[in-house]
Parts: sequence; C-alpha cells; structure tokens
Amino acid sequence: MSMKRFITLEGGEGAGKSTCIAFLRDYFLEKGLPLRLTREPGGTPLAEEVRDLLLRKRDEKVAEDAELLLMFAARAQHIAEVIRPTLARGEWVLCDRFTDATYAYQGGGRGLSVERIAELESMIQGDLRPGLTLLLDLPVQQGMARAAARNEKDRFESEQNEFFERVRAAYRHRAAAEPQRFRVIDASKPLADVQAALKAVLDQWLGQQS
Ligand code: T5A
Repeated sequence: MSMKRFITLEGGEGAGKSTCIAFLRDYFLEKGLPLRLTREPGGTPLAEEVRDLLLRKRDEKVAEDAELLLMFAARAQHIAEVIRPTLARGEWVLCDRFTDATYAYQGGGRGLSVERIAELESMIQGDLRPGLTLLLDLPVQQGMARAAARNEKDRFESEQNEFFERVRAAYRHRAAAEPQRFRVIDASKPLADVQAALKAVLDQWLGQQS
C-alpha cells in the first residue's frame, strides 16, 4: 500500500535536496498542512547514531552487507518511531531520502542485487511505500561541483565518479519503472526553476487529495 501523505525526496550528491526541503516546508506551512520533516539515514536519536556510524570515514573497509543492514536498522527504528505514528495521525511526512536511496547507492553504487534489497524492504517496511517521490536529477559533475563548495567529504562523498554515475543511473531506472510514483525534476536548472517545478508537482498532488 502506498501512502499518499508520505513524500520522499531523492537525488545524488549536491542535487539540492537541503535547499529544496526549506522551500517545501514553507509550501506546506502556507497551505496550513501539518508536515513532519525527517531524513534518512536518521530521523530518531538511535537512527542518527547509526547515521554517524555510516557516514564517518574510517580505515576499516565496511562490508557491503553491513552497510545495507545498518541502513535498514536505522530505517526500522525511523519507521516505528516517526513515520508510521505521524501518518497514523493523518499528518504529512516529507523524508529526505528513503529506500530508493538504498536501491541507488547500495544497489547501483555498490552493486548489491535488487532482490537482496527488496527482501529487506518487505521485511522491514511491510506494505509501507511513499506515495510520491521527487527525484532531483542532474549530471554527476555538476552535483559534485556544487557539493565541493561544502565542508569535508563524508564516507559516501569520497567515492569515485563512476560510483555516482551508477547511483544516478539506478535512480533514473527506478523513476522510469514507476512513473506513477516518481516525478523527475531537472535539478541542473537555476533554483527558481527547480522550485517552480516542485510547486507544480505538489499543486497537482494536493489537488488530487481533496
Ligand atoms: N545513503 C542514504 C545511502 O547510501 N543509502 C540509503 O539508503 C540512504 C538513505 C547521506 C548519505 O547517505 C547515503 C547517500 C548519502 O551519500 P544525505 O546527507 O542526504 O545522505 O546526502 P547528501 O547528498 O550529502 O545531502 P546534502 O543534503 O548534503 O546535499 P543536497 O541536499 O543534495 O545539496 P544542497 O541542498 O546542500 O546543495 C548543495 C549546494 O548547491 C547549491 C546549494 O546552495 C548548496 O551550496 N544549490 C544550487 N546551486 C545552483 N542551482 C541550484 N538549482 C541549486 N540547488 C542547490
């Protein structure tokens, strides 16, 4: 079952998710709709601790399955403590990354099989799926150039270009396979254009709710 009030925001490095989150928060505020902003990995104290474990650069190689399980461990906690209770109250959830990021990064990036991820997805989420997923898409080089302006790179940001090309391809592949859920936003455009595109999508999505 997909949840109409459960919206996720996805994209590669430097796509502009944080910038867009602020715009979307204001959009919901103006409409007078209760919105819970949250993120993955993270969103609860325990899940944020797992996020630290995942993002911190370390000398030890992190086994791909360990990374995958930590993502889902954080997600299990986040779903139980935040996502399900918020949706049950009839409020909206906007999550900065969710399971599509696992398919893109651990699947596309690291090369883990879709089947392996799908097994965990159904084990941990049951029938919980986002109703709407906004994918901020832009060429890898452009995203990296934007991200480069920020502080020190984390463990994922330190990957090579080919890794991010595979991440982008996996996201686009998923969007093409599920056009009813995904809206692909051209994030290479100036911020005003990106925000106008987001507004158009949400106007339409909210219009369908009433
Ligand atoms: N991960 C996550 C997995 O591997 N598997 C999973 O299952 C999950 C859930 C952390 C990492 O975890 C991995 C993926 C990630 O590597 P994150 O913190 O959400 O996840 O990842 P980041 O991509 O690092 O997110 P950020 O929030 O740091 O980056 P944003 O939001 O994409 O970029 P933002 O908004 O900070 O913008 C970057 C710069 O570009 C400018 C902004 O002003 C900023 O300076 N900018 C624009 N410039 C020009 N035109 C525009 N349209 C612009 N939009 C933004």
